[in-house]
Amino acid sequence: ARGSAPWGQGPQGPPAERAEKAFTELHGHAPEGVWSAPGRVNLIGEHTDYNNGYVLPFALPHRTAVAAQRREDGLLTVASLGDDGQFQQAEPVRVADLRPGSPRGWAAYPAGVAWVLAAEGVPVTGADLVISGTVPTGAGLSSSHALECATALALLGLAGIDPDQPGGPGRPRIARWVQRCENEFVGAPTGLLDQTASLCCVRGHVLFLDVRSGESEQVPFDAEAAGLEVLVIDTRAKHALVESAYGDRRRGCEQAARLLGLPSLRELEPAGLAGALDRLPEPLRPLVRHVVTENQRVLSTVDKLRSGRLDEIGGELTASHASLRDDYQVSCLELDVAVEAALAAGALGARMVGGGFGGSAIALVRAGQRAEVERAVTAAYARHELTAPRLFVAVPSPGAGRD
Ligand code: GAF
Repeated sequence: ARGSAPWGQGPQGPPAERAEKAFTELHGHAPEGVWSAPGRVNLIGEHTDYNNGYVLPFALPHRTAVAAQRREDGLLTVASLGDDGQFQQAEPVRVADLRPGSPRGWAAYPAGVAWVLAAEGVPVTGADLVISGTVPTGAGLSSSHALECATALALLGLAGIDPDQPGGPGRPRIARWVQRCENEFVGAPTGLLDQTASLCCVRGHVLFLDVRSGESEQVPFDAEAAGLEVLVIDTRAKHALVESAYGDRRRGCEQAARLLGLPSLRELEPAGLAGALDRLPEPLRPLVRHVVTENQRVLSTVDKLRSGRLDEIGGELTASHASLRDDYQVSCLELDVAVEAALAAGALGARMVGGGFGGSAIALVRAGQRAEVERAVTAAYARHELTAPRLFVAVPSPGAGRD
């Protein structure tokens, strides 16, 4: 693996150690504790979460750590340690004064979490937070959710609340709080995929989540034992469309469900798809077709994984990409070039992950073929005169917790 550091270690070691050291340097004493949370890739089930559908993510080895100390004066101070060893410090804010929309930028994530926890009745008496992470930013790998989830566990921990103890809030509920932070404070209309992955994934498994029921299952995913690897291709592209197009797609799906008289597109069974499409205006049809077929691809992938047929899921991944490109129309040149080059070089399957219009793709490859796939993707980027992609192998890693 090259490019971003594997196994969640930055150039100066694991993020939890860096955050603790940086906290001590900045505040002159050790923090009360350090909490960290991972980024994610989604094996399959894209743009299904806000349609009450199925998703199948796993946690990356890359993590964001938050070293934290409780304050009693109601103030929240946040500093972030960059790769260059420099601190970025946000303007201190009073938790009681936090309002959606302010602060903006990176500080909105920890501030928004403090805001939502306080609103949900968690005693947030103030805190000093120091952040250090290895989740690549702007790569569609959920670095913002890693920061939000680590902050949520840190602030809960400072309030003496263990999410996993009987009577504790539980991780699915914390995921809802983080979603509220994103939707209401940060102003991004995202679903439940990313924060649930960061909070609930466990090592060696993909998380099969049914967003409608909230039920989940940890499905074993041992690519290595099957002689396979999941190669992550960070396209390093981020197109201006990302935010507006996400909201447009989401509204389109909600409108289609309304026109069909359904609570959500989840209630549309595959057998009723053709008839439903006939009743919808032309522009909404491909959106609906993607969501219904994508849910089926998740179910089929889970079936194969449950019976140990990991080498048979490639077709589902590639079909997912085609559907996201042609029906949902959220792909872009960089993602398509990565997927096509990987497949041409022998990948068993490949697809874009996350919201689209940049970010990352994944390719399922035989371990022995990885070097060839990497070479082919890099060469295809050079041919298209695109910025060279960053490549790394991802294994399902532990979810958020106290370090
Ligand atoms: C982004 C969102 F944050 C998720 O909620 C999800 O909708 C995803 O795009 C698409 O599957 O990552």
